[in-house]
Amino acid sequence: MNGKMRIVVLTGAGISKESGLDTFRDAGGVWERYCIEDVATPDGYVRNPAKVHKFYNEQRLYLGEVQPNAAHHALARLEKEIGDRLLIVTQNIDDLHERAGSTRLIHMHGELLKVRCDHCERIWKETGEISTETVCPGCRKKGGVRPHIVWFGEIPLQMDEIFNAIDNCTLFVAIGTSGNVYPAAGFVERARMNDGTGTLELNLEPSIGASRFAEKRYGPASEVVPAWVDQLLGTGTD
Ligand code: BJW
Repeated sequence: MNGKMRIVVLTGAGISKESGLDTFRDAGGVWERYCIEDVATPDGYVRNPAKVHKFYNEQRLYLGEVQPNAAHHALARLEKEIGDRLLIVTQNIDDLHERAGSTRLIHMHGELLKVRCDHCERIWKETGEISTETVCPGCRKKGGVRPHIVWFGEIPLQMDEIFNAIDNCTLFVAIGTSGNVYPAAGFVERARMNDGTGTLELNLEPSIGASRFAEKRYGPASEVVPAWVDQLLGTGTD
């Protein structure tokens, strides 16, 4: 691997599918069971906060029952080898990248295991349930504690850092994302504006943005991601 390579990896729900977490838009996915407007928009939260809390409380409790898979572990191994020349930008709210050992990681759509107070903006780690009765440990007010998650119409987190990394990368890789949700779906176009930056899609099947990628490999993330990392590091068997 070229010593000057700087890689940005964007991950989506597909990388966690084989760990037992549902994707959003596949058959049987989250949006077949729940209405987006009800559970993933600020308006839905204002209309029925109890419903939104139940949706995320259940996911938060279930997260403890799943484990990172070979794809998460392969990306952690890549970071061990190339350190700060890798940045993972995940759209996922699960903590499977961290549990696999990744540290160079941005959760652009927030984190299931964090909550925040709308009154004082304090953010803290939470592994249990929250409700409209939860009291903020900072300002002591109740009624303002919500999941630290980016809903539709809200601005994703750490965008300046993400754009800076994309503008300076030599390889942009998207793993397990359908390319439906912006701004993440537009990252590949931004990466292509750099001279000589490669683009690679690793997914179960071609995403709606597949034609924007110069290279593509299709199959389950637990297979295609370790194979790509092996090839990059020269640790494969072939
Ligand atoms: C496998 C696999 C296996 C399966 N192995 N692969 C009109 C046009 C353009 C944009 C807009 C528009 N109207 C509104 C917008 C903006 C809007 C948007 O994009 N809407 C579109 C739906 C049209 N976006 C926003 O509002 C965002 N904010 C924003 O734009 O702010 C403005 C701004 C931006 C930048 C700077 C300044 C200002 C916020 C988006 C928030 C998204 N939130 C959610 C919910 C979080 C809560 C939760 O997680 O429960 O985030 S939506 C949901 O979708 C979730 C995901 O992170 C996100 C992306 O989904 P993902 O990961 O791609 O999953 P799937 O299911 O779609 O795809 C899975 C893929 O995996 C598939 O391809 C499978 O084939 C594959 N797969 N098994 C490998 N085993």
